[in-house]
Amino acid sequence: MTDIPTTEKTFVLLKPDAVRRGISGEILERFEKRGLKIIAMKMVTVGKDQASKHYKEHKKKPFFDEIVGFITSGPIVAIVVEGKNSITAVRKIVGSTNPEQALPGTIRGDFAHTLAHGGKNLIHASANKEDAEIEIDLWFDIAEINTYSRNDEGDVL
Ligand code: FUP
Repeated sequence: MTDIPTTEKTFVLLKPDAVRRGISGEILERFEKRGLKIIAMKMVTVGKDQASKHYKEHKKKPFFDEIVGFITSGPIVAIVVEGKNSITAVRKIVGSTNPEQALPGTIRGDFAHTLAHGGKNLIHASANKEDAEIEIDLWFDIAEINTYSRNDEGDVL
């Protein structure tokens, strides 16, 4: 018997390189076609304060200033994705942090090449349930999260 997967929300952020390269739609399509549901989405340009909160676990890392500088360098797209085991599913679709290690077929493995120039790996996705809750709360007001059914939702999936 396999475990019954639980429906979860996770946070995804399309970084400025994804927006500037004009591949936001192509990236979103991968989640949508997989059967995951977009329940919140907005394009925003954020300052260092918001970016530092998002990357607070990396505050002491040598690349902290670089990644904060990068995600404040242009608009990003903040998204909440909902679905069965969505946290793990989204991380698998995204691929390894370093695009050089990311497998073909993943977003980073197909569209990114290296981390060498300031953490440009296109996308962020929450690592676990605790981070997902913190990040959704950091980026969205409760009123911005939507509820609806996709046409393909139901018992037979
Ligand atoms: P991920 O969970 O895959 O988004 O990756 P991390 O939270 O570990 O890292 C956050 C960002 O820091 C990455 F997207 C890219 C950047 N980074 C570097 O630039 N160098 C590193 O060695 C590790 C991460």
